[in-house]
Amino acid sequence: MKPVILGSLSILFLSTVLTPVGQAAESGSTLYAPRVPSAPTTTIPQNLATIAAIYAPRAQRNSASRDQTSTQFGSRILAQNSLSSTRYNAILQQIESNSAQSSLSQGKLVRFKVRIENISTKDEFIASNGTKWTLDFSPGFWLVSNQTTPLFKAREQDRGQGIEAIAEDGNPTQLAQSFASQPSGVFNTAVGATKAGGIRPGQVFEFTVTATPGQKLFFVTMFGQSNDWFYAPRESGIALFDTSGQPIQGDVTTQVQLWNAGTEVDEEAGIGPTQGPRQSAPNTGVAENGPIQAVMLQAPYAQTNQVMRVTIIPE
Ligand SMILES: [Ca+2]
Ligand SMILES: [Ca+2]
Repeated sequence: MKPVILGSLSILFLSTVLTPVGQAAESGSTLYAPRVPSAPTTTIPQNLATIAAIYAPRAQRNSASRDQTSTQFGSRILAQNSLSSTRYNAILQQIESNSAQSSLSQGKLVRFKVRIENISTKDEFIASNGTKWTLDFSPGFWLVSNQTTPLFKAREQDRGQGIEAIAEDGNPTQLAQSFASQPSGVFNTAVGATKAGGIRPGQVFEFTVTATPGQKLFFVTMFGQSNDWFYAPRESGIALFDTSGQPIQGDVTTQVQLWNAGTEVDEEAGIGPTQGPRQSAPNTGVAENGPIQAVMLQAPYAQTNQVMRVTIIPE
């Protein structure tokens, strides 16, 4: 394949170089046609993506088919972009590399079970007025993504995609709608329970996700006795594969933090009148208009690993 392509390329390339443009324009010959101006380089990645996508499923075919495919698309690249042979070969190598990576990824689709356990105890915490309170986690939302910070970014305000509704009212519906086109879902029923709801001390949420190397897990669940606090992995998520592409497994609780959504002014945990369990209606409370940031309190209830255990198990 390559000698044919390169032969054609050589003719094209030499013709272009050796023929003055003015003369070529007068000849009318296709061989001596004026050189088409090079397409902007920004179009090349798009062509690459299209061609690589078409080419990838053919990667398993025999070499003859593969060569033919390469030749057809190689000609198209040349026609569209008037590329040099060096540039063409670089692109061809990239396409082949993409195909190989695609096959690798397809072979590494891994299913993971995610467990979120409420390991606090009933009436574990005592407020300043002596009231004992119990910490629940609300129904939650999960997302698998390659993006760096798809849900929120620390020290920036909520993006209005549903963090506020889950952080203030334990309602994951808006997040699910906002990310409906991506691998995502709601978890809202404790293991062994028959009704949807949050999880009390001793209860567990379980859900499964599938991911390929490079993808990360994100989730959100409300700290039930707050105005707008939620648990989530650090903003960049939990890597589901290590640097060599192997699925991770085990306790990942240290990667989960308690966040303040910055959407409602905080009252004392466990007793605030406009907090989830006591507010008269959803979205009741004083607007905060602040950034999302980690809750840095030293109180026992604010230490994630004292109240929650998150485990990831490849299946
Ligand atoms: Ca707040
Ligand atoms: Ca509220």
